[in-house]
Amino acid sequence: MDYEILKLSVAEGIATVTISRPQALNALNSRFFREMDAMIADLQGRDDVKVVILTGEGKAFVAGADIAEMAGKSQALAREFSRIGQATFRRIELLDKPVIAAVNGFALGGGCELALACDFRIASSKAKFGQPEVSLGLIPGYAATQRLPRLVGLGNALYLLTTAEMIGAEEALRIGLVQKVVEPEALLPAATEIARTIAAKGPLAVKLVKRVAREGLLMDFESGCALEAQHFGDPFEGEGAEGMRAFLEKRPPKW
Ligand code: CO8
Repeated sequence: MDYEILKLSVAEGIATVTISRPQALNALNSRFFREMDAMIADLQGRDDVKVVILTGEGKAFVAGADIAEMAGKSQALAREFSRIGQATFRRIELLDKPVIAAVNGFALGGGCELALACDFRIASSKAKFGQPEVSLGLIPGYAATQRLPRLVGLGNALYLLTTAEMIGAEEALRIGLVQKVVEPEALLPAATEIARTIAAKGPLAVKLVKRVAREGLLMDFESGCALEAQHFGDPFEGEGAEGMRAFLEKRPPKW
């Protein structure tokens, strides 16, 4: 696919995907979802990509779904658009590689939901988070009602969802919405450093911890533990054997 909105650069096993429609604060339109689906499929198939960083160009990460495109839709079409967007964001969770959101600025509405679908979030001190849908007389449509309570607890989630308050990076850190806050110019270097750390670990192990943690969260505790025990065995005759041997021989592992 010819990408118009997404820019991709790959180096040292790390793919950086930049959402680039700064004139509309990277608002998510239909083309974005087509490109994102294609990008996820591309990244899934690339052996040279171990970790993905998702960021935005300009002063926004993403300022929400494209309100100009949403306005005037029928109820049926709105439901359809919600389902399409939810499916795309779910594909981020199902991608076999960790996806880090490097939140450079506004992450509002669908933009906050996009960050929520990533595996964790690093924020610029200038980032702003919020779910302003109720200000528009709407509710979220890309699963913030589901992911936000799971991530920050019901009270914090309902506070954000009902007040539409925009919070800064430090408050987002306090409630666990982001994992780290850095100065704006340090955002991509910090995200890249974290990605590099992950890329140096056992590749099958990284893939498995993401899958087991994510799938386990959707199961009861016993089923999640059973899934963990099942996958615990997977690396033992391959990279896990090498990792443990390397530790005992006091040398770096060769994956
Ligand atoms: N959609 C479309 N265009 C947008 C959006 C958006 N979400 N956000 C900003 N823009 C456009 C502006 O219209 C403006 O365009 P123009 O220059 O042509 O007038 C340009 O981007 C720059 O924006 P501003 O001039 O407003 O920039 P400011 O720095 O003054 O303000 C804000 C920045 C505070 C971020 C402001 O732009 C804003 O409030 N934006 C809207 C935020 C919002 O409400 N987002 C939530 C949208 S609803 C949503 O995401 C629901 C998701 C689920 C959908 C499910 C099915 C479809």
